[in-house]
Amino acid sequence: MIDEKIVTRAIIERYSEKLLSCLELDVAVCGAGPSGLVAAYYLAKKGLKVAVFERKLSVGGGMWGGGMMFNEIVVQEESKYILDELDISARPYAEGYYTVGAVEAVTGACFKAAKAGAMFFNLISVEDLAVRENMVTGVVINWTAVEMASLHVDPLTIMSKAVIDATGHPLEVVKVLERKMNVKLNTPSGKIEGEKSMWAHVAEATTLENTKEIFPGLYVAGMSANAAFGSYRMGPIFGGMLLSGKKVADIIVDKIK
Ligand code: 48F
Repeated sequence: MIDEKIVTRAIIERYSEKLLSCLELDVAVCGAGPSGLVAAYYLAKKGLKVAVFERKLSVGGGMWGGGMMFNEIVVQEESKYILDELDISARPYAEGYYTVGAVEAVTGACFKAAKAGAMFFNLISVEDLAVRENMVTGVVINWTAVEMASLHVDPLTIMSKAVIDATGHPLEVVKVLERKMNVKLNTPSGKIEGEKSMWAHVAEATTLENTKEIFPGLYVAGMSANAAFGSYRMGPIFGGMLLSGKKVADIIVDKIK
């Protein structure tokens, strides 16, 4: 006989345990798109305590829909080794180009990150940062449903040695820091440079170059990196996103381990 009380208690207890175990993190990943998922995988694999906060019900960000809802993505040779490590199948298309089923790409990356030990909190939005002196020290989170309903409910704070803005085009986390704290970012102008239009070749290279610490304790990865540093968008080619996730993980591991 199924006892509904047990089902309810199990869910509440296990979720609470999970959240309580994440009050102090090594890395808070904001956004579960391709760059956030890959970062979470490599960070967790190195034994760091990582949690991913994702606004939506589903992880995967802009990967599910491929290009214009044709649910295939394109990945170039340089990043193929990451797909191999994640056990995601890639089909050769033209020399140096592979295609990957978008659904397999999302689910594969998420499965591996979770198995490596990353904690996932979907339906939670990062709405602000904890800042001490000149340093980001954590994220301020709230239920997405609270945000959607514009309810007047205060958020909670999660402390973290490093925070990654992997929120994609909107660059939400860096934007809130700039808006509220009037700080000088590690960009040429000290401000957000803003995203440019489509130029995949340049954008893919600069995504990687722009993946870095943008303010003490705060890192940008994926499309956020280009939005912060004033580079181009690239559309449904995802190699740069994967490589950026790996790069930000390597930088953070070197810094805090
Ligand atoms: O946009 P997204 O997929 O970011 P990404 O990893 O990859 C970009 C590509 O999908 C594509 C592209 C390159 O080919 O240009 O756009 O840089 O995923 C970002 C995730 O962050 C979530 C959002 O719901 C999405 O799943 N997100 C955005 N803002 C917040 C957030 C927030 N404030 N708190 C939590 N999650």
